[in-house]
Amino acid sequence: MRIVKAVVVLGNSDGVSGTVYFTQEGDGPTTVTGSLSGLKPGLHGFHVHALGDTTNGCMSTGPHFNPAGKEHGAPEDENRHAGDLGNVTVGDDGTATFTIIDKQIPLCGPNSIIGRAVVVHADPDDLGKGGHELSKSTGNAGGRIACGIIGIHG
Ligand SMILES: [Cu+2]
Ligand SMILES: [Zn+2]
Repeated sequence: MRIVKAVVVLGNSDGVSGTVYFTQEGDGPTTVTGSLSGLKPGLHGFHVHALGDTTNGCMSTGPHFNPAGKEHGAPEDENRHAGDLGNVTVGDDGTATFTIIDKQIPLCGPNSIIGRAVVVHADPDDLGKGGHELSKSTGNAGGRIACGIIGIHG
């Protein structure tokens, strides 16, 4: 079975850093494993954004990757952006390690996420259910505090 791997290195000038790996076997789900540090404890929105463009920092990575034209939601929702990976949980030491398995972020084919961006947000993603005017588009997850472009990993 063909295995495709990708990696993204995240960073910003405030000491946030991290590495996230992606692995997909054949047409199976993609496994995401990551570690982040330098973050405020609590939940932080974690998404794949549409563009691998950081010419204006994380702001130029576009909206959540959404090839199916759906609304923002939770990873387990039917109505969600492909890029909606929910939240990562940061502990009191400012670090997070996590594993996410998801079927909507392939590493090959027309909806491949390679060349797009991973963004970590300042605030929790309300998963579309917060009742805020931004809930159905961004989960009201606040600023984009760290990002990186998803590249091919050997
Ligand atoms: Cu985002
Ligand atoms: Zn979304």
